[in-house]
Amino acid sequence: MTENKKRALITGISGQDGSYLAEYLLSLGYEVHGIIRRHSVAENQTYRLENLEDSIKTYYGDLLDVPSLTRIFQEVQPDEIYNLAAMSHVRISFDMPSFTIQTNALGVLNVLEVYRTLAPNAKFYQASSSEMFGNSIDEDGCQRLTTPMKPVSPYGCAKLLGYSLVRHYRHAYKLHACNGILFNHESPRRGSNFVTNKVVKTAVQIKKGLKDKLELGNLDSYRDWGHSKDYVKAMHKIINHSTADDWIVATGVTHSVRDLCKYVFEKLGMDYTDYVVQNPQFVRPEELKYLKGDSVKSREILNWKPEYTFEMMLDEMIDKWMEDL
Ligand code: NAP
Ligand code: F7E
Repeated sequence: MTENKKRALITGISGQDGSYLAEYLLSLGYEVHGIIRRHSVAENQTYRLENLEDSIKTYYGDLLDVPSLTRIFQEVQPDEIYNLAAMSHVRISFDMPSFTIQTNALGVLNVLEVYRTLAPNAKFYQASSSEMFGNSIDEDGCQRLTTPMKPVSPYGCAKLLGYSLVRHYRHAYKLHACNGILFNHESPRRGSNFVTNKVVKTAVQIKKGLKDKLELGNLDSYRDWGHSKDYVKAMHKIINHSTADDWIVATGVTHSVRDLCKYVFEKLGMDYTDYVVQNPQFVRPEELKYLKGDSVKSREILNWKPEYTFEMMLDEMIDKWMEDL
């Protein structure tokens, strides 16, 4: 690692976004450092980072372990901090509410405190989420920065506290701390228990005769789905904008889970109604029904726009599973 390069520290580097962000920052000439957790299966820590092993430096740590954060910040002395680590599954947040609140809210506080005391000249990005809006929708059918935030899951509640803390630290301590409110984004690296990857993987398994049905929860919720590769570019633009601020990142196009199933099964030459069944196990105690983001501020000021369409993203995921299975 050289001394002149900008140093980025990514929490959650082993996740979907962390791995794409690491690749993107390396392509821009950054020195990339990341925090990983200890797993009993060592491969779980780095399977999305396989091609990057020699280009990045990783450290064992956890958002809930302040001594580890302190040690890592002292060693890395980051210029840019991307806080992507989180318990990111909304459905599972109902099963593990306490862990979710600790990691996604208290964990943000821990990172902010270490940032404030050890690297106050660095820039900070927080992975905030459209889940914070809950079921609030403006009259034109969109969510934007002024839309009331009324989360409907432990995940959303925790993210809202994290978001508020970042705004508070920005104002109180004059830190360059930003929030990206990102709407759903997917990729072939998405965890296979999120709905896009679950639908694509199972449809390919059905196509190949390995499964005979797909069990889902609510088919009538709508999401604004983009591609993770496009969204990590927005993170970099957000943190490097001249003033620290809050930003929406979204495609502005919404589809239902049913639309998703229809597209994927048709692409594989099948009719989803022959295979999809509802299982109450996957229905949430409270559902966020409709998301469509207004990202006009990011498009006009940051000059960001997505390159992938919904269909291009799903095609890439289908190709991946057709090859892997
Ligand atoms: P992801 O694939 O689930 O990655 C989350 C990462 O956080 C993993 O590397 C995970 O490590 C790590 N992590 C979890 N708990 C931790 C802890 N206590 N300490 C340290 N690391 C921890 O999620 P993603 O899709 O990349 O999302 C990245 C961030 O954006 C998350 O904060 C998510 O909530 C937020 N977000 C995502 C979306 C989306 O649609 N993808 C939209 C809005 C916001 P392990 O692998 O060891 O668990
Ligand atoms: O669900 C419905 C489910 O789990 C999408 C995270 O990245 O985006 C993500 O959260 C929709 C919901 O994502 C199944 O009820 C139906 O309406 O893929 P998902 P999510 O909950 O929107 C936000 C922005 C984040 O910040 C989060 O980190 O699909 N759905 N049947 C199902 N969902 C799942 N997972 N599994 C089903 O069987």
